[in-house]
Amino acid sequence: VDQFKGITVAMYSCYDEKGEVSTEAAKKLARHYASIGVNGLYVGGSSGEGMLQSVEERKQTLEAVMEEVGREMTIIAHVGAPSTRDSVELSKHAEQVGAHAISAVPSIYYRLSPQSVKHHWQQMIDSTSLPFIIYHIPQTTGFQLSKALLTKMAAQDKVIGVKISAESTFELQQFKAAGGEDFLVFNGPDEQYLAGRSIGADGGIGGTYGVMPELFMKIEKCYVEGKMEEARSWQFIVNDLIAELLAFPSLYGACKAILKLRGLDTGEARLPFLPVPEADMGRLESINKKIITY
Ligand code: HMN
Repeated sequence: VDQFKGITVAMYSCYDEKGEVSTEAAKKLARHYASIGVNGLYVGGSSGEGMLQSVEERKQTLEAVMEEVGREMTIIAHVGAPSTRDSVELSKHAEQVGAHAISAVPSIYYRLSPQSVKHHWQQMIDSTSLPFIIYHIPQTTGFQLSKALLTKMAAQDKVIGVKISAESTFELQQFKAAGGEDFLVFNGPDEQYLAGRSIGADGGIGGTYGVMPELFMKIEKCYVEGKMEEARSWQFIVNDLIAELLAFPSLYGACKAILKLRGLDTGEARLPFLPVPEADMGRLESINKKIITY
C-alpha cells in the first residue's frame, strides 16, 4: 500500500479547443506532474469531470495517462458512474490498461439505500483483481457513508482505503480507526491537508494540488520530518490561495486557466462549469504569479 501514500493529484479534464477529450493534452499534463516528482494521479474524479464525460471519453483519458506515465506513477482510475453497468465496464477497462487501483463514488442522482450502494461498489470490486478505494464525497453525492458500511467494506482485502472529501476530521479519524492499521485514508479537502494528515490520513488526493503540487509536497515533507510549524505556515499559504481560487465562478475553470497560463492547455472546463470571465483574468494572473514565487 506504500505506493499510494503521499501526494496524488486529482487531474483536471483535458480537452481540445472544440471541447473534445484531448489525449495529447492529458499526456502533456501527466508528464508535467511526473517530471516534478508527484507520486500519483487520480484520473476521472470530480476535478477530472468524469461525471460529465461518456464512458468512451473516460477510457481515452485513462489510456493516455497510462501510456505516458503508467510505469512511473501510481495511477488510480475513478470508475464511478451513475449506472453500475458503466462503472463495471470502466473497472474492467482500468484493469486492462494497467491502472494500479480503481475508485468510485456511490451512484449519483437517486437516493439509494446503503444496500444498493454496497452492491454497486461490490460489482466493480468483483469485476477486477485491482485494489478498490471508496470515494466518500457526501456534499456532492448526498450519500452519507456510515461507519458500519465502511467497516463492512474495509473487511475485504481488495478494499484498501477510502478517499474522504467530507470536511470532518473527526469522521476521518473514526474511519481510519474502523478500517484498521493497513487501511488507507486519503485526505480530500486540500485546505485541511495537514489537519487530515495529523489525525490519521496516509496522504491526500486533491484537485488544487494540480496548480501547486510543489507546495503540497512541501507540507508533506515538513510533516514527515516533524517540522510542524513550517508545515503549518505552508498550509496557511496554500489556504489563502485556495480561498482566492474559490471566489471564481468555477474552481475547476480557474485552476485549468492557471495551467493554461503556464503553457499547459487543458481546454475549458465543460459546462455547466463556467470559464473564468475575461474581467477576472488579471486576478487570475496575479494568483498564478504568487504561486510561482514560492
Ligand atoms: C477529485 O476527485 O477530483 C478531488 O480529489 C476531490 C477533492 O476532494 C476536491 N473536492 C472537490 O472538488 C469537491 C478538493 O480538492 C477541493 O477542490 C479543494 O479542497 C478546494 O476546496
